[in-house]
Amino acid sequence: MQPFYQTLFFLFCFLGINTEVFCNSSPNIPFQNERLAAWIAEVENLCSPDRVHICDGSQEEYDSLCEEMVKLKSFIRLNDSLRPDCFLSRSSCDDVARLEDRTFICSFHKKDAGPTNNWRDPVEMRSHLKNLFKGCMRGRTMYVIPFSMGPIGSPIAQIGVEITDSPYVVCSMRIMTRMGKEVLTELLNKDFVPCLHSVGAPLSGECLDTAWPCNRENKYIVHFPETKEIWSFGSGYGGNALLAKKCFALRIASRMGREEGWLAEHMLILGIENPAGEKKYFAAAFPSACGKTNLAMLKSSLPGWKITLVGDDIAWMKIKEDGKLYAINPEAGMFGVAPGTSSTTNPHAMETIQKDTIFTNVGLTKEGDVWWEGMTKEAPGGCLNWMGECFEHCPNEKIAHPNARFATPIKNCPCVDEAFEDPEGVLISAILFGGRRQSVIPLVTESFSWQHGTFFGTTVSSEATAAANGPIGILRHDPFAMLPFCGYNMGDYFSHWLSFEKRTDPSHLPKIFYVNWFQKGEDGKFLWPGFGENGRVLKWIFERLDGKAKAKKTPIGFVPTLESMDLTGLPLDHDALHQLLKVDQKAWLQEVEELKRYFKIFDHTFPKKLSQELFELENRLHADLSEEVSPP
Ligand code: OXD
Ligand code: MN
Repeated sequence: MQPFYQTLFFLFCFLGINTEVFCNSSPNIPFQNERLAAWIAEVENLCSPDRVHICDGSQEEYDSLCEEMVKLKSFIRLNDSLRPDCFLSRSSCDDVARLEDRTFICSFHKKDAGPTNNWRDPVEMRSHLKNLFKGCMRGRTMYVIPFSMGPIGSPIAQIGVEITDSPYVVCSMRIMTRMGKEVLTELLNKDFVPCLHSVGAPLSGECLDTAWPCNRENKYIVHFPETKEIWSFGSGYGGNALLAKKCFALRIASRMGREEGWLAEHMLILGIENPAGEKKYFAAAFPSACGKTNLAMLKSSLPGWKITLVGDDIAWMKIKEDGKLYAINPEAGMFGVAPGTSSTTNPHAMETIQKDTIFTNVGLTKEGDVWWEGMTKEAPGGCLNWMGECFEHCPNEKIAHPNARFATPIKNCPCVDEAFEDPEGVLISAILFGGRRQSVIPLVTESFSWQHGTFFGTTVSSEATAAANGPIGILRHDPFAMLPFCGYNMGDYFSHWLSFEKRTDPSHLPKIFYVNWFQKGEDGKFLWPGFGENGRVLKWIFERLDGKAKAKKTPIGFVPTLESMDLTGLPLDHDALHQLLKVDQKAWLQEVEELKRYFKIFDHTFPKKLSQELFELENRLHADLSEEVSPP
């Protein structure tokens, strides 16, 4: 590679000159990162695109790709006076969600994928994928997207490069990550995670005229954890195609975190400030469809308490020189579930998605705006459903697909935290786990220690809702909300969590809590109002960390005393509160039996310390040691 061309290329990048022209005229793309140059050439060879476009991440590039997609009918421009710079995209009916059964962890050894992942032999999988990718971009453009996960230059950030044949992916990645030419500069002295994606259609000879190309027969979302590579074929949707998100920032990054001593978690990050202006940061893990985005952007009903958003889905956390745990949100955007989002459930999200947003699979109103179930009481007349059909003709169908999404920039959120772009990250004071449970699990519980809190993480489970596939109400265990996202053996992942107690002075680590907003009364109604009122639980946690709030020591952990929760102005009757904070010994003993049954799948990889936690919990339940205690 000629140094002259390298210099010229970077000069062109910085001057904003179209690198596409330059690259097309030069088959060996002159990148300074030789591995990147070689990889692009290799993929170009394999996929045979007509053109290669190196994305610079500019507004002009984004606008022109959006325009191109409007012409292809892949995008519908929404009414500019109602929703400026917003587009609606409609996917094909068989490409509407993450595909867990088509997601593979191809570690060298099967045991390293563990009992919760689909494993395939990496050599066989690679050769199968190469056949699928061969010539798959013929007639079309291959886009190269350099992106940073985390603020560019952050010591916690990582670089990736996605190659895709989908302009929808390019535009979504521009919202979801920091992408473009600044990242190429980072690549001068950093390595990257190669992420190869093709929608797998149209293949040569097939009709070119598809608004949402994808491959019906073959869908694969594949991770090679040892070599840190991602290959995805056949789907254009969300986590299957925006490879920075679940594939890189969770599956590959969790594995990196284990090797390098940090944590990549399926967690939101929020700032919480009390009326005196004191601030802390919490991270929280909930399974999909448990209101993570809503909590991350909560408008608290308590006067003077303010919640700010750092991240709504993923946290990367590292111990710094001071021995404390700091987190960044590796993403720059939110890919939130639209149905159920409204000015009541999430007013800040509604404001954020007012502009610069890509909507997928929502309804389209006569006025050229979007609509989904839960946005308002009634669907507006003349609304088209997510497939573009007139709603009046199929009134029993949903207007929006239950997994309809918005991709929107976090910087547009009215409650974005001042440290969102801070490369150093934010100091995490508390970690919350939670799930959707109708009974048994109290509103909030504080763990006794990091080890006990790690045990909390292993017990996360949630009852399935209509928004997810599978029977409603069935309990799904989802340890740390990472079941579909842990890139290695989950038993080893539990041990990795436990290891943090040894990596630093345990008193420096965040306190761990478990929350459940979803308990129901005998009448089937939720006992706790949720949404903005969840701020009251966050307040209790905040004050617990300051040693101010009272708690009762129970066999399962510390639970608020009835008086310690701030219920000012909340019409919640005493029985409901009692029920919300109750530890039902009999139900908990059944829970223990269920956990014993579930943990068996991890076999000898389940850490002894956590078996001990379960054993001690059972003993405490039998002894029922509940007693009133003052703050620690
Ligand atoms: C998501 C999920 O899409 O967790 O964020 O399923
Ligand atoms: Mn998620």
